[in-house]
Amino acid sequence: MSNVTIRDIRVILTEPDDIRLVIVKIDTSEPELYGIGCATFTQRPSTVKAAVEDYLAPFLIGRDVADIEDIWQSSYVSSYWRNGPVLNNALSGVDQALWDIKGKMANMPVYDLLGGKARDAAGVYVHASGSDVVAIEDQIHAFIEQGFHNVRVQMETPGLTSNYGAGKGSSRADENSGKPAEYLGPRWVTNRVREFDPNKRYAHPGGIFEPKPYIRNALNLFDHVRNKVGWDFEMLHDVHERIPPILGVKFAKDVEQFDLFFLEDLFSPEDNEYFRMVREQCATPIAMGELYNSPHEMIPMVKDRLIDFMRVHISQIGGITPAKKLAALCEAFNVRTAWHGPGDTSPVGHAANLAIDLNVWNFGIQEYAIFKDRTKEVFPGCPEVHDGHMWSNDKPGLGIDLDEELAAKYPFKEREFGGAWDTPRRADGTMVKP
Ligand code: GCO
Ligand code: MG
Repeated sequence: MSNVTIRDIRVILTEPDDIRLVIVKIDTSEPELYGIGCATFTQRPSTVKAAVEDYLAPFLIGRDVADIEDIWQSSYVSSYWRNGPVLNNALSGVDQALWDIKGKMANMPVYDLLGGKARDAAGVYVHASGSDVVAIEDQIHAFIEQGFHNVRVQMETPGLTSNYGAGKGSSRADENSGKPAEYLGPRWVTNRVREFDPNKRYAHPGGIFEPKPYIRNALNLFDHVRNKVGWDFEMLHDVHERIPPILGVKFAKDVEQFDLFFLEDLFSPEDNEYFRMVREQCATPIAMGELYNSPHEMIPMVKDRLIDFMRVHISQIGGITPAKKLAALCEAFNVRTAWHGPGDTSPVGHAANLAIDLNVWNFGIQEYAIFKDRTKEVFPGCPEVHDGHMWSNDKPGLGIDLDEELAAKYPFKEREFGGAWDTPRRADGTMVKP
């Protein structure tokens, strides 16, 4: 018991980097003492705000801030139905803010509350992408010069209009290289690409994605990068659950020769069982989990050693309290952590990732989306990245703040289709998973 109680719980919405972020702020009975937490579910932000303000705030105001475990457990079941992304993000905002407060009260950084540092800093990976192999090769060289050692590579597929993580558009690829795109699939797909106008026939533009050309193009990219940049850096790749499972099994075998640090989201969570086939056939390191929300999805993957890297998005599972337990479960099976850290993990979420990265023994790697300066201004204390690592500022709590006045200068913009994720499609019009 601390005799410090929750006075108010508020949600702050801001998008300094053109990505909608959701932050929860808890004020306490001590006028100067507050905490902040990440509750960012960028595709459905207003639903999280409602979940916090309409349901968690009335449930929690007046509670002792010291009782994080009890607050988490009782909030988790206070909706009876649980484990969805909206309620988990709401819970994460509260949970991280309470860890921040506990750290400030103890005058310790959160990694110290968790048991202290197991390493000096967290190794990060950054993103290289583009429309041709040479542009990607150049980016990798530049990253290596800046001290990075781990780079995720994603490339547009010539002739197609959609690929995860590499922008859109064969048309752009054509313009850039000045050459006709070399499309590696059947002619009828090429014709479809030319005719494709997503706004005419479908709402929610996404472009055309075909698995086999994507796979051939990705293998070609890895081969080029290993030949030109060499083997003295770690290469990563994200499939983003787009290809049919049996092609995924083959892809995992085909990339084994390129010695990836990991291959990510080879299947959808709905297809978790296919990972067994991959395990039986090759030793490509597998990363999975950014789409997991529920322990039911995670536990079998860990206990059966079907993955090597747990990629959970900490706010999607409810914050630091469940994440530290998941990390401990993973440690027992020697599965490493690789917490999701794209641009739609807010800087507060990155600070929470970092606290666990520094503490757990079984840390694998940390994804880092390079923040623009104006985001760092909105979030003073945003973790610093240099020498290929993310470093804590060692301040009490999460070590990060939110400048509310500045945040208010970047309100959410109007978005088409409510800001829905684009819908990629096969050439015949069939929807493809994101
Ligand atoms: C990754 C990702 C993300 C997601 C995004 C969804 O970085 O590994 O897959 O970029 O697509 O977070 O909102
Ligand atoms: Mg991913």
